Amino acid sequence: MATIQVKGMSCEHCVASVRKRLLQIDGITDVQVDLQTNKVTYTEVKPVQLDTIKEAISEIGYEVTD
Ligand SMILES: [Cu+2]
Repeated sequence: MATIQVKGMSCEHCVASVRKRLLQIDGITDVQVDLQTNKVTYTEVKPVQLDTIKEAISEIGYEVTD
């Protein structure tokens, strides 16, 4: 399981968008988003580059901060 911080989420719609977008990436499952802490956790069933994730998140208007 991996954890990233995502900046810019403000409501359940943001949470749903981030979840949906991450689940579109081949290899990512079990995406959990905690709106209070901005923490996003996911499971990689095969290796996924962090850059791929960062790009996907910024594509939809949010930012991975670490
Ligand atoms: Cu929102």
